[in-house]
Amino acid sequence: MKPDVLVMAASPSADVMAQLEQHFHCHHLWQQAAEQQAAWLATVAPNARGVLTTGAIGIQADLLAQLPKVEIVAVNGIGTDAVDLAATRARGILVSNTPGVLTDDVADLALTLLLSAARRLPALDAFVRNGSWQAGKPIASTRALRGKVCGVYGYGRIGQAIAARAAAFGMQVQYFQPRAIEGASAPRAESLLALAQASDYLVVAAPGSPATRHTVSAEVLAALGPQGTLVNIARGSLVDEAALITALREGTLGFAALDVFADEPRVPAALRELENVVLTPHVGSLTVETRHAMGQLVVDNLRAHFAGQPLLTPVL
Ligand code: 8YV
Repeated sequence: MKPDVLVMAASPSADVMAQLEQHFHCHHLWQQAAEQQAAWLATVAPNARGVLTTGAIGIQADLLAQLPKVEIVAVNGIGTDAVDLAATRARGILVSNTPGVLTDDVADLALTLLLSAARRLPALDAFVRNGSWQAGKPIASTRALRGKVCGVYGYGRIGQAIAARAAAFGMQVQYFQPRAIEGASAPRAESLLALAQASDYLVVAAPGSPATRHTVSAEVLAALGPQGTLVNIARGSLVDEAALITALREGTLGFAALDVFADEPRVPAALRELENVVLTPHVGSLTVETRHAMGQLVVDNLRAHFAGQPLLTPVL
């Protein structure tokens, strides 16, 4: 008999969806209207042995409590900050995620945002569309990237891939994370504040967790300064969003390029109204190739578990 799996969100890969149907008895929460989900869950939750969720949705203690037979939570993403790991560990529930396969695309988006900020792409796009160019209005110069300091906060796989790309643009890279990396390609700043002070661009690539919450504080933003740019492709929780809005509004921070927000998909109007921002809807890993690879890794982890084998990419 196929194991019952609760699927919280669809994969954009049709092939992954077909494999899920082939190997598991899938129950698709995302197909249920919001007002019906609770009643529907009550009928399927008692038999679910697996859960497929995303980095953004995760799974919290209240839902886990409704799943007496759950053995594995497979996260279609790298971040596990939305998974109640204390609850899964307490019950011996296994957790997997999708490291590695999304590194390049997330790093590419970080550089896309950084370049968009550096060259003020949204304003230039608007300038052409709204006829300002044709009307002969002046175009402001921007600053070159080469020689500027790119501070990378969080120097794991994604942080290091961002560093390699920034270096290819002639930037000087520094990093900060609590644990120093031996033989790292870039020097480590002694603190996040020191990194922000030294940086023209501060790119956030650290995991979301209670320890990193709001570490990009008002003080760090002030250290980055009026010519500085914040780029965030990690998690909104790392940044004090209210302080960020104030800093951008008052010009004590120059610019922000953000793919992630504190309360997605709700982005504060105060942030959306600013001109010194470029905003994307949490799409770091959203390419055809990467979402397929992520989904495949989810399927492979679930299949390995139900075949009695170790997980390919366990979260410890
Ligand atoms: C996605 C992510 O939002 O990997 C993560 O942690 O945040 C993103 O890749 C998501 O998990 C896609 O399902």
